[in-house]
Amino acid sequence: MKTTEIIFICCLITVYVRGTVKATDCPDRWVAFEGSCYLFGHDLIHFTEAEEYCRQHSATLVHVETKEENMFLRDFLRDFKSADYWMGMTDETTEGIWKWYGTDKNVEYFDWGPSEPQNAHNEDCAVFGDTIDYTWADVQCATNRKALCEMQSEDVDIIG
Ligand SMILES: [Ca+2]
Ligand SMILES: [Ca+2]
Ligand SMILES: [Ca+2]
Repeated sequence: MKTTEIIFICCLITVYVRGTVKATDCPDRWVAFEGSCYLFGHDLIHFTEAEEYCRQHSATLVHVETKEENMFLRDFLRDFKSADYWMGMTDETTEGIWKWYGTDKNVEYFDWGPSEPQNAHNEDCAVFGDTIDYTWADVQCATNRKALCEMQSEDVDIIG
């Protein structure tokens, strides 16, 4: 074998091993997708309790930023879950203007369900809705849903 061939094979092995590390980089019980790890909580809790639950896990309620991320999560919820899951955004400051919770950053991608959001009875938080095929619904923040936490997986920049 020539030296260049050996170096090439070494590189392939290195990429393979590092790729494997990335795929298993999320903690136990977390689900990996494109640089993020997701945790699906079990308890039915208010929005602020759900944010606190995620913070205790070094995460936040999920920020759905792209169509791809949204479809991954909707598919996962359809296949494995049956409940409403909180996402980390609110329009409590200005009605109709959705911001990532605790920041001044506007949310730009949405996937509202039929006739949502309608702000019925002051709905300033949002969920993936179990009864609407996990499209999104605005709901009252002081209602009980499950937490869906997101954090960045650690080696996101190494491979990608
Ligand atoms: Ca995200
Ligand atoms: Ca609202
Ligand atoms: Ca609503």
